[in-house]
Amino acid sequence: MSVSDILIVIAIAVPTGFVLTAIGTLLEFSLRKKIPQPPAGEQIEEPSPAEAPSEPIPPSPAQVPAQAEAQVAPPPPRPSAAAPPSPQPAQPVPTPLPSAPKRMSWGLRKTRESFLGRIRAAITGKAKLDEIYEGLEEALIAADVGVEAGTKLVDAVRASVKNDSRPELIRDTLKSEIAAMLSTVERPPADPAGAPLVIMLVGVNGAGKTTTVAKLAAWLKAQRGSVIVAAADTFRAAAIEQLGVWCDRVGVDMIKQAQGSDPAAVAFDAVKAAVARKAGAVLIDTAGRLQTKVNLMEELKKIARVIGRELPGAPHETFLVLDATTGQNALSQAKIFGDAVPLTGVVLAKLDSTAKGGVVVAIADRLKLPVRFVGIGENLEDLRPFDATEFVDALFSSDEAGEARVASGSYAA
Ligand SMILES: Nc1nc2c(ncn2[C@@H]2O[C@H](COP(=O)(O)OP(=O)(O)OP(=O)(O)O)[C@@H](O)[C@H]2O)c(=O)[nH]1
Ligand SMILES: [Mg+2]
Repeated sequence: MSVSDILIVIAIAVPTGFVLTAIGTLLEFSLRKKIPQPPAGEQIEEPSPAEAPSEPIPPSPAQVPAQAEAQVAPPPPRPSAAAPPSPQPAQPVPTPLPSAPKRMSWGLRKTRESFLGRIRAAITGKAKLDEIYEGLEEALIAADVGVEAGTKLVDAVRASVKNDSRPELIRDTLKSEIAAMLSTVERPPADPAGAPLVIMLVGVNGAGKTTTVAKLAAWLKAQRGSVIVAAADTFRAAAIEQLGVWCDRVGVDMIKQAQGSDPAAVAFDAVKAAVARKAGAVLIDTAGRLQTKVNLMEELKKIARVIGRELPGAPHETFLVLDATTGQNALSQAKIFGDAVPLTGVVLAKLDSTAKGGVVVAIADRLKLPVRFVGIGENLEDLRPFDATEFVDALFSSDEAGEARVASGSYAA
């Protein structure tokens, strides 16, 4: 290649290079405009795992006041084999706790609304005494007080007020007659000196036994120190896990064995451990059973027998847990369970869910069994030791507006 050829090639290549470079720059510039750029000074970062959207994180115990935690303890999981309960407590909602009598009043609101409405209707605006007492009896029966107890109460009120038809007098007399009926069966709770208090809970399926065990564990922990819970429902799938979740939440120890094992052996282990560790109380959760199943009733007898051998006198209490919504059927349950094991009291669960809370009166009258506790919700603190006066006050409490009217004479009889 001659020098002139080289010069020709250079003359062509240099301008072509310039032109291509210029085209490349223009292309790059136009493309850049299409890609959103971060504003000056701002950096784009990958979201860190902590910032990435995720399940809401429950507040740490330090963030949640202890009371708020107890207050909103979520309803117990009723786990199925497919979906075991999450041990994660639900988000607490920090609403203030009503005082104890107010909680009872709140728990009784359905019964009270229906009961007081009927009582008011019965005792006001009637010309004849017979009509008043008929209406009163109907109101009592509608509240599930039962025919027998209802008749007794009405007779007692009549005998007391005679021919006086003043509504406020009739109502106040009824109130004190109900309180008297309830308090005749009250008795002091068992308190074994120097030994753990052993309480067995029995009842039909779904009555509220396990929830009551949890609530009682929290209550007894405050009263007697350490509590040991026996997972003696070895029958229902996931019953042990359900109880375990509750025990973790309350902060009490649970004694368990594998599902299907002998419930008496579990109860025995729990009592033995409680004696060795000088625990304050033992609570025995048992499997729900139909009162018609003889072998299951035999199983209850065996539990009582076996723990009685380990700790004479145990179980010191056997509570029949009744679902308040079952009404008068509660009485037949009490009869059959009572034939299997000596019952010392009743826990009336789900009183908040029924307008038939008058069954408390029927239990006292017919079974001569004291109601020891009432369940008024699904949370840990929704258990009230039963007190006849508090109960009757709560039952009649929303009548304050009515009382004012009675006082002003607008309840013309
Ligand atoms: N509203 C309300 N619900 C309650 C109360 N006590 C228990 N429950 C609910 O009743 C249902 C049954 O409660 P459990 O404690 O599992 O009943 P259980 O007797 O142990 O049932 P089994 O072990 O199957 O026999 C659950 O959904 C509880 O949340 C109460 O006082 N009020
Ligand atoms: Mg249970």
